[in-house]
Formats: sequence, structure tokens, C-alpha cells
Amino acid sequence: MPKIELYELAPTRSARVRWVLKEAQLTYTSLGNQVETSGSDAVKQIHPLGKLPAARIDGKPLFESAAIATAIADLVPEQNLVARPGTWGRALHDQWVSFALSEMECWVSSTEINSIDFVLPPDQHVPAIIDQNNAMFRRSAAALDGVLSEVDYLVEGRFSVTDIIVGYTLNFAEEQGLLAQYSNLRAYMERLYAREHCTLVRHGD
Ligand SMILES: N[C@@H](CCC(=O)N[C@@H](CS)C(=O)NCC(=O)O)C(=O)O
Repeated sequence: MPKIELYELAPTRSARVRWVLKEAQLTYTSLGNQVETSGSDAVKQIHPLGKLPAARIDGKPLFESAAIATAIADLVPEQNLVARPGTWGRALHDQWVSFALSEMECWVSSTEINSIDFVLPPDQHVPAIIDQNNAMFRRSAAALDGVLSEVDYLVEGRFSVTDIIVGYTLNFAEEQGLLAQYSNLRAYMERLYAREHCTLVRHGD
């Protein structure tokens, strides 16, 4: 059994990691699950920005929730949780993860940073950015909604860690009321919420 240690902050992005761990039937040791852990010297030994989640897998440090989730899926090839490295399916996994993080989650994250005082104090918020964030998110959401009118899952026609990573992004957007107009995205989220091991908290829209 691999040794997995995790600095987490449920139910934020570490939910991706906990979900894939459950699907993989792997256990882990939590090294902390509180907001004060972020920015600590201990977390900075893994993540240069001190952000959560941060993991050690068999003693090796790894940060970024998508990278950690994918690495865990690769530990258990028999569970078929991610397209195999080197396959076209794996290229599509990389495509959808990159799309979710760089074309969707960044806008939602910017809105959050400019709305709550977890990262920046209110006097450094730029509320005017939020309309632009929403417009940029909707451009990508409409594209993904179109893709999900044709398929139930994003890679190889089956549930995989790709859906865990992208699903978290959409769940984050749902918290900001951004999914209401996209019936295929909402149906996709219903498929994900229905899974036994889903760690996402439904926010409603
Ligand atoms: N891209 C990173 C984002 C990590 C992140 O922003 N984590 C938040 C909690 S969900 C955090 O630690 N924020 C503290 C900060 O921004 O300083 C990932 O997916 O792991």
C-alpha cells in the first residue's frame, strides 16, 4: 500500500483528493484540516505558496490538487480511474484538466478572492472584476455544455479522475450561481453527485 499524507482543507480543493482516494480504496493520513495550516512553514516544505492541498506520496512531496489526484489514480491502474499514460485518452485527460483550471476555475477563483477575506483583505478587493470573471467563465461553460450534450463523461466514455477534477471546478462555479442556464452541465453534476464516493457539497443554483 502506498503511504499517502495530506494537508487538506475540506470541503475545498482537497475534496478532489479525498474523492479519488475513496474511489481508489486507499487510506491516507491527514496532516491537518484547518485554515490556519495554509501558509504554514510545514505546508511550504511541500507547496512553495503554502496552499492546500499538499501531499506526500511515499515520502515524495506533491502539490496542486489535480496533480495529486491524477498521481493517486495512477497508483492503482487496476481500478481504471484514469486513462493510461501515453494513450490518447491521457492526452484528453490533460486537455480537460487544463481547460477546467485555466479556462474556468481561474475566473471563479478570482471572484472568490475578490469577495471573501481569506486571501486578500476587503480593502484590496476589486469588485468590478466579477462581471468580467462571470462572462469569461460563461464562454467556457457554454463550450463544455455543448460537449456534454454528446457524452456522459469526458474521457474514454466512462467516469474517471478527469471528471473528479472538472466536477470540482463546476461545483465551485455552482456555489456562485453560474450553472443555472447549462442543462448539460447540471445533468453531468447530478451524475457525479449520485456517485457513492462523491465528496462534493451541493450548493444549489
Ligand atoms: N491550484 C491550487 C489552488 C490551491 C488553493 O488556492 N488552495 C486554497 C484553499 S482551497 C488555499 O490554500 N489558499 C490560500 C492562499 O491562497 O494563500 C490547487 O488546485 O491545489
